[in-house]
Amino acid sequence: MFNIVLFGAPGAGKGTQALLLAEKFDLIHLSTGDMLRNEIASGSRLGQQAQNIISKGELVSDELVINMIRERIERHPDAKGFIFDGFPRTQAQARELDRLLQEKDMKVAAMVALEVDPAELTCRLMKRGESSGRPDDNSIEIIGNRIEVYNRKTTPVIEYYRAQEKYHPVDGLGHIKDVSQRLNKLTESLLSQSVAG
Ligand code: B4P
Repeated sequence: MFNIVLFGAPGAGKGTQALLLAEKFDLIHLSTGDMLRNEIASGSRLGQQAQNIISKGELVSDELVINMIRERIERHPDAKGFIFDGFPRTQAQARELDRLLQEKDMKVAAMVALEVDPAELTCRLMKRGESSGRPDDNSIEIIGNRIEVYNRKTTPVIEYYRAQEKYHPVDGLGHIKDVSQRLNKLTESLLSQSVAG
């Protein structure tokens, strides 16, 4: 079992790269952002609760995303491993993920963090906003708030994994293909260490 956390600011390329990694390494891709958008699209009660929060660029509650993740992990008992995309986003979520995995005799092998400067993040999200129809992508104020929330609530997650010696920063700038090659190289090395260990 090989589990990685793909970390990064909004627009860092997590969703883009997680799909490529999941396919290459045969891992199950779990994106809390996608799960929440599906809930919103289905009109569920949970989706209605999340919609207002997401459209302001805030984080939904830890409890809500942890329950979604637990349920998705349990759906795939035979998985070779998981890529957690956009989760954990707070230290409380990181602690809960460790606890949840421990219960199932699993663990996070590594946290891979895509590093992209704020100007590029804003530029990518504004560009996506032209076509995505995502309410959290279509205003500079909301994007600014998402980056501010990331700096305040999510960056402490780096310290959590650094303390466990699992933090691996990767340059997220450049073409999608180039970033993907960097990630593949790192993941291959992490995978061989995890098999050896
Ligand atoms: P997410 O879906 O995780 O949204 P995101 O941060 O925008 O990242 P995403 O993965 O979509 O974008 P990517 O960087 O790939 O979350 C949305 C919202 O849901 C959050 O704001 C929050 O409210 C809520 N939420 C989700 N998880 C939560 C949690 N755990 N706890 C609480 N709340 C939670 O791509 C961005 C754009 O850049 C794309 O258009 C892409 O094509 C482009 N791009 C990617 N790589 C590029 C590259 N190398 N060069 C140029 N462009 C690139």
